[in-house]
Amino acid sequence: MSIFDKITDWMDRATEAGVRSVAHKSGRRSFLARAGLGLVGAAVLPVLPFDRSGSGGRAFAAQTSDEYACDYWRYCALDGNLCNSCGGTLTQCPPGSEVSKVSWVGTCTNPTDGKDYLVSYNDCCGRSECDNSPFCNSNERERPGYRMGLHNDINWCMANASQGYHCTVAALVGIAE
Ligand code: ABN
Repeated sequence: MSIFDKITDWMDRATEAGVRSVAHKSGRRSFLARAGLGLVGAAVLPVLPFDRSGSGGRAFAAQTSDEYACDYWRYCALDGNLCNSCGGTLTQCPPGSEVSKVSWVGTCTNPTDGKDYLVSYNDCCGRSECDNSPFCNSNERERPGYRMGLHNDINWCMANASQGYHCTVAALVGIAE
């Protein structure tokens, strides 16, 4: 075998090894294996437990004197603008907006009597978002989005004729037993 043959033989083997390596890494089976891994990961990720409190593990520190502040006790699961800072009251929508047909019901502890109250958070709809209020985002007893019905980060104007979100009211609907 001449030196020229040896070199071309070596080049052949090196090229074949390279092509096989690329085919192995980017072949159909390799692609399917990676896609399968991705699908399994995507399916498992949403069921992993994670903190939705938004408070870094701290409980909602409720106060009872200032209903214009996000930490007012009734707002323990309120996700939105306070209507009483937007021309309405704690329980009434501002003029020109209408109350949502559906709502999120939270359970908040009143520090004064220590009792748990059911609070209906209705959005007020049909006007552009109120920018005169702090945006409050408390999540007591809320659960992630895949637990439908236990998640509060939703525009409750969805069932109204006019779905523009303006602000949120917090009406007491009962005592939790
Ligand atoms: N419930 C208030 C709201 C409105 C739009 C989007 C998220 C939350």
